[in-house]
Amino acid sequence: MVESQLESLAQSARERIGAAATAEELEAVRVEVLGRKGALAEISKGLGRLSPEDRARIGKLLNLAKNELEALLERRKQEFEEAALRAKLEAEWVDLTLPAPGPRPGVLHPLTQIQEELEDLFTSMGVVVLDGPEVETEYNNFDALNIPPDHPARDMQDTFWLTDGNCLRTHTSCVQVRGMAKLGPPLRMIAPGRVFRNEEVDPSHEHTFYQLEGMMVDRNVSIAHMLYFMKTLLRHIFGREVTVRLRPGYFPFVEPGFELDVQCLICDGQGCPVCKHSGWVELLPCGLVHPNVLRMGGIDPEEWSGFAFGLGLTRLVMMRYGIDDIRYLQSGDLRFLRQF
Ligand code: FA5
Repeated sequence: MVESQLESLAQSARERIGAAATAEELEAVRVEVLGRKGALAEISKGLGRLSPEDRARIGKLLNLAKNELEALLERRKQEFEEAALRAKLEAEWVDLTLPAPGPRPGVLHPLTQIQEELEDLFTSMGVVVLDGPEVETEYNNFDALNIPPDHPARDMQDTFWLTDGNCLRTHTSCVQVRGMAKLGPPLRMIAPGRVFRNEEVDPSHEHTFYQLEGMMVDRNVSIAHMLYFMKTLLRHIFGREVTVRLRPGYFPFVEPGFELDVQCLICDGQGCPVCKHSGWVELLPCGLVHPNVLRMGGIDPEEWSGFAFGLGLTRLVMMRYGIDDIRYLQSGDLRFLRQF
């Protein structure tokens, strides 16, 4: 009687263990059958009421059943654990043989790249690269360039004045003054650098931008020399002939003075916000150095003559790369900068 009860209990437990679909179902079977208050424990409690021979026999059968079911449960449990591990590995699979994304090296700012290119080009032509301070004296920024205090040309460039009477240089032309004092005639120099103007910012105007000054002083320097320099510069930067126009321009430190404009490369001369819908961008004002400037620089204008130009370096970068808003250049936006 007890034997058949035990056998049918064991049989049903075997079937349930085999059919369990999850580790939880398996655990439920274990508690019900093998747990402290489970079915086998119930039968074992009744052993005391049996004769010694039956007790020994049934006790043995109980142990056999318990061992068998425990082994079955353990095997199924392992199967569930292995399946769970396989599923996890499948989900979190990583191909260690794939090449890792390489390190992302930084790049030089496009302004720096073009500045360095131009420095290389001009030094190969025997030109000296000069540097000057961004805080400049009023004398170097204006007076020595033939712009005395009451001269209306002072209003051409809105100036950031400092409380000590100095200013943030409004152009790189002040390095002409330093160059004449340092090098004396004959001289060939360029001076790239940052300049500042108290201006409204728009797609083609920044308050802080870059220029590259050029100056050559020698005997019999003419406009032909100047044009050669500037054409060489533009051909080098654009790698092709670009359409330019030369028109008269007024700057107190040159006579005659010119504006060299390039046809807008953003819109191919059709008109856009960068060229203010004119089709042309002011890029390279220039002229023959005014005798007063040479004289104030300690150079005799009867013996020496020269040309000078003030390239808008930031605008040149815009034209070369087709950048349609000057403000990107100093935005610090890495998405923009990574393109160069
Ligand atoms: C000057 O600054 C003169 N010193 C240039 C010069 C040098 C003339 C030597 C003759 C001989 P201008 O203010 O036009 O000139 O500026 C020169 C160039 O700087 C412009 O053609 C333009 O390309 C650029 N530029 C001027 N203002 C801005 C601005 N706010 N933002 C960006 N670029 C500017």
